[in-house]
Amino acid sequence: MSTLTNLETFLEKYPAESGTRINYGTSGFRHKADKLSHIAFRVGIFAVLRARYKKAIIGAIITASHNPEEDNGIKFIDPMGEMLEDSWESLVTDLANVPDDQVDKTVQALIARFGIDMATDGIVYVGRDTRKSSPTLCEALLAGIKVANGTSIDFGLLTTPQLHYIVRSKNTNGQYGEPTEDGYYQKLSNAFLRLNQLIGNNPNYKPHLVVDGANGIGALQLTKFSKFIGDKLTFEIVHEPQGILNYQCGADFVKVNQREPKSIVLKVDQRYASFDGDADRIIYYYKNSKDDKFHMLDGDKIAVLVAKYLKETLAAAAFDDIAVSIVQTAYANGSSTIYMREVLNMETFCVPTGVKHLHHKAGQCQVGVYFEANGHGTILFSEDVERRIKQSTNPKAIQLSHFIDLVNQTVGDAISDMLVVETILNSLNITIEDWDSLYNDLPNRLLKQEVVDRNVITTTDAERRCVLPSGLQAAIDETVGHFGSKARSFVRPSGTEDVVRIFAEAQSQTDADLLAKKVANLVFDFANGVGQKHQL
Ligand code: 16G
Ligand code: MG
Repeated sequence: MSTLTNLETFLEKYPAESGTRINYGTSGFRHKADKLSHIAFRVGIFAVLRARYKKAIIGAIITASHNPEEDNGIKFIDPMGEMLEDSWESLVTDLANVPDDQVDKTVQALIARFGIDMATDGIVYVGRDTRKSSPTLCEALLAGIKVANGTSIDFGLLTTPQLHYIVRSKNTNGQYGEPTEDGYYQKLSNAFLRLNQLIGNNPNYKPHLVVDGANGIGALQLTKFSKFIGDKLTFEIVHEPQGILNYQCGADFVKVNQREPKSIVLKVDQRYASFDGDADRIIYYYKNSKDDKFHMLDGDKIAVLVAKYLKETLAAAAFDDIAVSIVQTAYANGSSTIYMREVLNMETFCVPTGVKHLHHKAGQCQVGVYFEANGHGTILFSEDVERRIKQSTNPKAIQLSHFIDLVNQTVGDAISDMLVVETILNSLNITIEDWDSLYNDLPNRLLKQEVVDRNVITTTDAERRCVLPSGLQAAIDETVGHFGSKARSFVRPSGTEDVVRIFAEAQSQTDADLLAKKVANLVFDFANGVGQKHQL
């Protein structure tokens, strides 16, 4: 007998689309929203199995982050607020893609394989972004949870990191914080205000920020949060309620186009930040007073600022033995890595693209600062370090202890990262221009190349070297060799789009552009390119 209730009724309501296979990738399931209803329903069933198996609460967030408004997606949150365990990704992909008449059988096989006790609680916390399609998908997800006889708590509109925070807080019995949306604001605002009290208001720091919330959830939640901190940090939140999510705005637009959102007119002496569509990424920018131009401070610049602050503050708190390490991907600007190694004397690690890889590595460090260049990142403190800091009565250690509470250690979080940056700028008494001048970014270029099958490209060494097709890496090396000692280029199949990505970095923008085109043409030649080659 099935352990699912009314399955047939809901399979009729949410029939599988034939033909489109959708994989659970680094960002969960992601597709055009109108193709996702049956996936959301099945994800609901799966989440209950996962919760029962882990004997803990699981989260499911409906969002497609920085992708266009018409897309949507669903992602799981494991009990400690981390991403879904790798080996379960293929299991949920299977369940999501089997024909309707095999759903029951697939679920029963999972129950048997993992010895899941269907009589126990299966609690799933649910949240969603502001996309128009999100409420309908949420309904399908809740139906799946009900069919599996699980319990759902629907938190409604949330940023992705807020749901990560809530799941972890609940599963640790409130030790991490109160497991509610208000608890999140309370925890961050308390930490921010205490730090503000300790640091004071330094003359070079102006507590005002213009924030572009990508016309999405970030703007709504920041508006709520701002009431908790009053005039200690004020915001001008750029948000058009009728505006299209992520359209010509948001962190991804700013990073990819290397320009401000279309709706913002930059003024000198003003700091700006853009969130992405689910507020787990942040990018800063400003108009420089010397050249009157747009300057961007991406995830690498944030990592350097955080690393510098932590190193200095740990030393001042007599914790010289605690090492701060940096985790980056191959996309990190070469100048940032050199600064961290040579100026800050820190160990740096390079891991494959995707938050879970960075998070995992940072979790092995005493203090692990991880950021992707695209603005996703956070700071992880080992249990031992956290305990030592929290036990110390040294005034700097007390500052650090509040700083730990300001960080969302479950995942990159635009609101928390913003508070971290603002606190550090104030503490170091520096302007955004001072921060920007810590090092100069090497010019770089990102291109994509369509090929017949992107998976013919395989890589090693954290994606920095290409293994197959054979001969491609040697050809890239040869080309890079003509662009001077600082030049670098690598290629990798995208995990989210049907293209090969090409990255090039060089001494000048002209060189970076040319190198990227040449390498894209090599990919075209070695991997069966589609369309036209680049004109050089
Ligand atoms: C996903 C990843 C992000 C990565 C990006 C790369 C998560 C939550 N998100 O958005 O970390 O930078 O993919 O995309 O892991 P790509 O494979 O298409 O270049
Ligand atoms: Mg995002």
